[in-house]
Amino acid sequence: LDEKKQFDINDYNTLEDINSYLDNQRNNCPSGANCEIEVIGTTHERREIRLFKLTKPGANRRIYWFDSAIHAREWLAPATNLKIFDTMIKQTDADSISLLNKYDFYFVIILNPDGYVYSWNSERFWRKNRSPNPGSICLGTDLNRNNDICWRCDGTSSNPCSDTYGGSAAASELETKAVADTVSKYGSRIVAWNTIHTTAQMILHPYGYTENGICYRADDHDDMFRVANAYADAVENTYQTVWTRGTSCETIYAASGGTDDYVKAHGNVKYSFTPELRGPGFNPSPSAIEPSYQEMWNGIKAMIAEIEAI
Ligand code: ING
Ligand code: ZN
Repeated sequence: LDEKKQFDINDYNTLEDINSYLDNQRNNCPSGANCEIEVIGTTHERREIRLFKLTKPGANRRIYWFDSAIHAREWLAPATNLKIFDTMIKQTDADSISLLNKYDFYFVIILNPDGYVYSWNSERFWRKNRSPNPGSICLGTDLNRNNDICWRCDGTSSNPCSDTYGGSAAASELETKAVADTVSKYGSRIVAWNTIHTTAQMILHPYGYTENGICYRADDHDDMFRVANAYADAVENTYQTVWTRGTSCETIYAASGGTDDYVKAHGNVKYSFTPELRGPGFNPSPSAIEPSYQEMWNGIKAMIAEIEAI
């Protein structure tokens, strides 16, 4: 990265700058750790989907997963995720040191790079990816409706011009396939998956869909809800804010084909969360990045501690 560009982690950053930052951090890997960037997929516009794996040697080490920017316009999500990544890679506080001694940490800062670039260059509030829809002038699929789990059951549009268009088929999109391939590769080692969105101040967990008109609950719903409560309480206690918690169907709205549901149902991952970060709206001032990081870092530590206690 060009020194003159002055990458600022407390500001929003372009895809190009985020990628350069990740490249540089690979060269600042903590001693005794390994830092590797795995390309888990390539988008319609030929951009890489990059997974940064921060690991230590050891057999079958368990993984905590953090992705963001499945929805292009939710810029606070990748900005917050990048600071969590930065804390883990810098290894300057006791908590990050003990966490990396125990677990590997996987980060996809930008899961929808085509949409993210479009939200910078053309349409700030673009949500979907940018793949064409044959027979329509409208582009893009909602990647949080496209997964092969109760596809198009609830809260999904079949209109390609809609922001919640579910795609032409389950897992029709390259980004969705990248997630499915990655969870089939690593899912058995992933303790908890966090797919980070904004802006409702919630810790959501599966499921998002209904069965016979009733919000469907997992057999181990109580375990997920218990961890979601510890997670949300720690976030709340940071700045005395209010965060709701529960299944997405019961807490925000019924919506199917979501990433957290897929990872739970088909990815062998017990704890699957969709944190909905603070706002206001999709364009909070960069001054929201630091408090968002502080509250989420507390939440993540509490989430891990609660999982360890179960
Ligand atoms: N919210 C999520 C959305 O995709 C959600 C809420 C989470 C739905 C998990 C289904 C499953 O609509 C935002 N802000 O995108
Ligand atoms: Zn979202």
